[in-house]
Amino acid sequence: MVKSNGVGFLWGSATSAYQVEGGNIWSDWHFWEKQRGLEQCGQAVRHYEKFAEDFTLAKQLGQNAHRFSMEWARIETAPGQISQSEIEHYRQVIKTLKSLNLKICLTLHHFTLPQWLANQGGWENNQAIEYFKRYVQLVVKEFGSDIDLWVTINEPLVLATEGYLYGHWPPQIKSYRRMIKVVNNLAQAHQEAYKIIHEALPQARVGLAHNFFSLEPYRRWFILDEWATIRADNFWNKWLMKLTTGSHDFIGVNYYFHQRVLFSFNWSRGFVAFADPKKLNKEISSLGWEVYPSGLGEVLLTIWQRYHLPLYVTENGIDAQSEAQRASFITRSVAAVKQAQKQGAEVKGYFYWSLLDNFEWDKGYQPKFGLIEVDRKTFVRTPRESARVYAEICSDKI
Ligand code: IFM
Repeated sequence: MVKSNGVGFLWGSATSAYQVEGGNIWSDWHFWEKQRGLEQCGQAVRHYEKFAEDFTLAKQLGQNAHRFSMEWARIETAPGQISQSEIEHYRQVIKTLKSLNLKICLTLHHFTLPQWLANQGGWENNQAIEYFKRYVQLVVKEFGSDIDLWVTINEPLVLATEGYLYGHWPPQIKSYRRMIKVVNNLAQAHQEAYKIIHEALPQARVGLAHNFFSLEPYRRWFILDEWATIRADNFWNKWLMKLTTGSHDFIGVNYYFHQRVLFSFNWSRGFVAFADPKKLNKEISSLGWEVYPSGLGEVLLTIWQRYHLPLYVTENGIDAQSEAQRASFITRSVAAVKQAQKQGAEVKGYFYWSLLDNFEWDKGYQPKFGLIEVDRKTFVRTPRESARVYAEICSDKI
């Protein structure tokens, strides 16, 4: 396994604030769930109180790094109004990670917005970029030197399409034009954050986490499926990277989807459709997503060949049907990473999604992505069998 900068390969797992902390009453998701009468995030998994226990478990499970996000909505509860107690909270979080000798990968923005900003149009409003810059400056000032890897924004394209094209997530808009505006603003926000972090910390390693797809034509003999695959690649894999050219010290790769692409028209997807893996009798997760670990290696190699930048797998995980499936998924995914390394890709870390079972957005608490199971009534944590399998991989000094 290739070693990175004397730090070694990062083996970790990831979480995001809203999905695990609990008690977040300031974010757009909180308001939206209430308004819509949906399953509420509520206490999440009480990571806000239990973070030390959770990080200790991660350490005991052989991990040497952790990816988490700060909740902007908690820190800035009204425009310009900073909560010192929340700053102190995150100081404790960071101190605890450091005391356990876990490298820190910090995400600045993972889907949720302060409600006051959502009220002003969220990422559709150019002013959001200015607000984001101010928040980033604050985080850099408070915690800058403690962070090993910076992820500015998590999955900008997922945020934009779910919220502004498919209308599944807040603010539930269905408009191609408005989605494009949001993507452009998110890309600019990333670039501004990149500059701010580097001005203060020239040695910082800054990137974003992008949801890359592994793609193949559904019917290899059909030229229009080939064409649709190229279009899907342009949209899902290349577009955001192009908009943010020059502001990546590394690329954060979130990998979940292998899609078999077919030519067919749909207003929100254009001429691109994805075949249903269930109907094709492929291995699937509980969510019905195709399980295709070798796609991770293919994606890593392609990105490496396109950009020649260091790569971190910032997310890769499964809502598994069984522990055997999760363990096998992890083993096969790591093998794919190693294969990509052998072929020349500079991959420097792998973060399983997720450390804990958590709130899976519009799908609520049903999906179970965690290495650690969390009892929904008692909040007791129990590492799963797959966590032990991953621990063996993490401690393997290759
Ligand atoms: O839970 C999400 C996470 O917030 C972003 N990436 C994908 C995960 C699984 O859907």
